[in-house]
Amino acid sequence: PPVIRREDYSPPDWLVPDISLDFRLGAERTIVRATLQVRRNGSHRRPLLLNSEVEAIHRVTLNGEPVNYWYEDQVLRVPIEGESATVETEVRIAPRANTQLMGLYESNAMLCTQCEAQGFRRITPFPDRPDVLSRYKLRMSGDKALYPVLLANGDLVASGEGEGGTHWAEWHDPFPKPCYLFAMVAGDLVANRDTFTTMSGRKVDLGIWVRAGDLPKTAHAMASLKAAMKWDEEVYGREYDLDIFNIVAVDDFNFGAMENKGLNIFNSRYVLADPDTATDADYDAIAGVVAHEYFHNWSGDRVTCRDWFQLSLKEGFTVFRDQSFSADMGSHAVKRIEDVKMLRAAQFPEDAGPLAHPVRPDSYIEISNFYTATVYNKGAEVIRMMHTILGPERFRAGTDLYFSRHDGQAVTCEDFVKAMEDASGVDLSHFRLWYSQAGTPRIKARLVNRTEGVHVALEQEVPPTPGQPVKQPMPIPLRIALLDEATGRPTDERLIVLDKASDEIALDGAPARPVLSINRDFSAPVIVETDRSAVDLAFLSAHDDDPFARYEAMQQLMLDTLTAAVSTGGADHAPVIEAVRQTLTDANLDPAFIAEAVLLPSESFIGDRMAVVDPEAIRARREALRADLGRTLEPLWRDAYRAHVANRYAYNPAAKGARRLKTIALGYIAATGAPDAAALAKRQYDESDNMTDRQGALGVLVNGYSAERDAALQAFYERYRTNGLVLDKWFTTQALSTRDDVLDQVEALAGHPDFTLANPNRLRSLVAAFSVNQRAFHDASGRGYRFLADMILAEDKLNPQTAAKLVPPLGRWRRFDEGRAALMRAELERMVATPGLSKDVFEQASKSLA
Ligand code: DPP
Ligand code: ZN
Repeated sequence: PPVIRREDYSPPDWLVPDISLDFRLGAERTIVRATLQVRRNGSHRRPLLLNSEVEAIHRVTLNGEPVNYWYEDQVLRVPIEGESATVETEVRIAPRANTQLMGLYESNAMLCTQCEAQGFRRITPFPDRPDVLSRYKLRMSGDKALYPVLLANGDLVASGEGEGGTHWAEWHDPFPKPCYLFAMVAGDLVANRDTFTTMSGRKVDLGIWVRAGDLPKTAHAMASLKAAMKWDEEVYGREYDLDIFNIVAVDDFNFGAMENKGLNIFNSRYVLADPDTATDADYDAIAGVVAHEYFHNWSGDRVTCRDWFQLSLKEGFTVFRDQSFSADMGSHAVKRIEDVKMLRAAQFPEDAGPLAHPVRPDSYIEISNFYTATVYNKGAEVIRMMHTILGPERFRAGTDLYFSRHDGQAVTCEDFVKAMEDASGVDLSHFRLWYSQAGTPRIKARLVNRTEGVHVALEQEVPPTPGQPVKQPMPIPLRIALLDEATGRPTDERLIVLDKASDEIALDGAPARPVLSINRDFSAPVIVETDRSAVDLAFLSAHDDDPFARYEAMQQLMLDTLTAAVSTGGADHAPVIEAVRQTLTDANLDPAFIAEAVLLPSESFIGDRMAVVDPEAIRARREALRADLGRTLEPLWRDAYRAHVANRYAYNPAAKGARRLKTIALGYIAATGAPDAAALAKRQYDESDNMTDRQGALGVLVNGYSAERDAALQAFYERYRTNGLVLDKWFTTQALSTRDDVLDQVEALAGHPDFTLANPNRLRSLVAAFSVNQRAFHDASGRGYRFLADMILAEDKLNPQTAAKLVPPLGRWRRFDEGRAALMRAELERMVATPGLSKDVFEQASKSLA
C-alpha cells in the first residue's frame, strides 16, 4: 500500500465553498445526492478528483449535464473546463452492512456517522482532506416511526411530513468546515435538554440524546458540558458560536467521541453514568471527554488542521485543555499523577518501540493508526511545556493570537508555535524539535559540590527511533528545588531549560544538606535518572512540597526496590514499608493522594525499566512486596479501611478519594492472605451502594480462589447482563486477574455468548485489557500471543481500524527474551502473510517486525 508523506503536501486543486446534501435514509440502502459548488484553486488544468468509497455511483453531472467521469482506485475524476462548476452526484450506501463504523452506519437501529479521518468518502464523493472547507446544507428524509429524531450540524431550518409515513428535516451549518466534521443522526432518541447563556448573553440550547431508558444517566454529562462551556470562556476567552449544541450517545463506536460541529457523537461509555453503573473513574472520564470534544469547537473546528500530519495541532492542544479543566474541577496533584501514569503506560512504550513516531509524523500508510498516545498525550505535554516556559499570561496571549489569526483556516503545528512566539517574544526555534524528534529523552541528574557552591550536573540523551538514528539535544524545561535534609524545608523552585547534551547549573542559596527535587510537576515528558539513595527518596516522599515530586520519589523508591529484587532475587523492603507507613499516617494528606502514593508501580512499568522484561519474576517480586507491605502495615490498612467503609455514596472529591483509598487498603489486606479478606471484600460487594465500591471489591476477589469470588462474579453478571457498559467491566475485571489460570478464563470468555467482535467496547473490554496483563499475556507458551493475533485477524474482517489498535503489544518483542521474542514475531509474521489483510493491520504489523 502507498505511503503518504508530509513533505509531499500541496494545496487542493479544487475548492468546494458550498455543498448541499440530500439523504433518503434506509438502513439497508440510503440514497445520497450531493451538489458541490467547486472552484479551481490556482492555475492548472487538472481535473476534479473526488474520493469515493460508496456502494454504487448512480449518476454524475456537471453543470446539469451528464459528464464523462472516470472512476479508478477509489477516486472519481471529473474533467472541468471552466474556473467553477456545479457537480452533482447520486450514490447508494448501505449503513447496515457497514461494520467498519466509518461513514454512515447503523447502531441499535439508529443511523449515525463517523467521518474523522476519512469516513466522509464512504458517504458521498468528495475531496476528502481537511483543508477543503465548505458550508453545508443538508436535507434528510426517512421513516418517521424508525427515525423520529433527525439531527445534523448547525441549525435546524425546516422540517415536515413526507409521503408514506416519512418525515424530513433541513439543517444548515453557517460555519465552513472540513468534511471530517460532518455529522448526522437519525433515530428513536430522547433528549436531556438544558440551556447555557454565553458570556455575551446568547442563549444556547443544549441536548444530550440517548435511548429513552438512559435519560436518567445523562445528568453528569450535562453538568460537565455546562462547566466546560463556562471554563473555556474564563480560561481561554472562547465562546460557543451556534444556537444549538447536541451530543448523541452511540453504543458502537470506534473512538471515544467525535467533535463534529454542533453535533458531537459519543461512545455511550463517555455519556451515561449513574452511581449504580458507573465508577468514579467513569465519571471523571465523562467530564474529561465531554470537555475535550466541546473544546474542539475552537481548537479543531474553528481552527482546523491543514493535513493529517498536523493532527496534534488539535489533539495535543485539546488534551492539554481538557487536562487543565479536569485539574481545575478536582485535585491538580491527583490529576497530574493520573495523566503521567497514562503517559507512561501508553506513550513511553510506544516511543521506545518500532511504532515510535514524532508528535508530528512524517509519513503514514493509514492515518487511523496515528490517533496515538504520542499525538494526543505527548502532544499535550509539548503544549504544556510551552505553557511552562512562557508562563500563563504569555501563553494565553499566544492562544488568543492563534485563534484570531487563524479563525476559519486549516493550519499547521508550525502556525501554532509561531503564534506563541509572536505573542510572547520568546524564541521557540529550538523547541520545535519536540514536534520532529521521536523518542523519550533520558536525563541524568546529580548534585555536585563546587567551591562556588552546589551545582546540578545534567546530561541528556535521546534514543534512536525508526528513521531517526541520530538525535539533537532537546530543550527540556525542568522545575527544580532543593530540600534541606535537616529541616525538610525547600528552597524556591526554579525553572531551568537544559538545551545541550550536558550542562552544569549553579543552584545558589543551597542548604547545607541538599536533596534534589527535579522535574517537579513532571515539567517535561522525560525519564530522569538520579543518584539519589533510598534514604533521599524516602525523605522526599515524606517532605517534598511538590505533590507530584513527592509521589514520584515514592514510585522511584518502589521501582529501585523492585528492579533490584528482580535482578538479585530479593531486596530490602524496609525503606518502602517505612515510606508507605509515613504516607499512610500523614494526617495532612488527602486520601486521594495517599491512594496513588501507596500503590506499587504496575508490572509493565517495572518491565519498561529493565533491560529484558521477565514477566514471572516481576509478578513474583511485586506480589512479595505487596504481601510484605500488607502484613507489616496490616493494622494501618485495616484502620484506613474502617475509616471509610461506612460512607454513604456522595459524588465529590473527598468521597471519591475515600472510596479509592478504601479499596486499595482492601487490596493490601487481601495481599496478606488474611482469612477474612474474601469475606470482607464480599461484604463490600454486597453492601455497597455504588459501582466504584462494587467493582473495587470484585477486582480484589477476582485475583483469589475463594467461593466469594465465584459468587460475586455470578451476581454481577446476573444483575448487569443487559447493561452493555457494565458487562464490559465484568469482562475486563476477569482479563486483568492475577490468577495463574487467567489465560484459560480469557479464552473461555471469548466464547461467551455475550462476547462479540461487532462492538468495539466489548472487544477491547476483553482483548485489549488482557494484552496489558503482562504476566498472562506474555505466558512463555506463546498462547497469549496466539490469542491476540487470532482476535486481530477475526476483527480485521469487520473493522480494520479497531483491529489495528490491538497490534502494538506484539511489537514489543525486542524487550523480551529470545523465546518470547520469536513467538511474538511469529504471530506478526502470520498476520502479515494473511491474504486480504487490511492496510491498517498491515502497517502496524509490518512496522512492528522491523
Ligand atoms: N477527534 C476525535 C477526538 O476528539 C477523534 N477521536 O479525539
Ligand atoms: Zn480530540
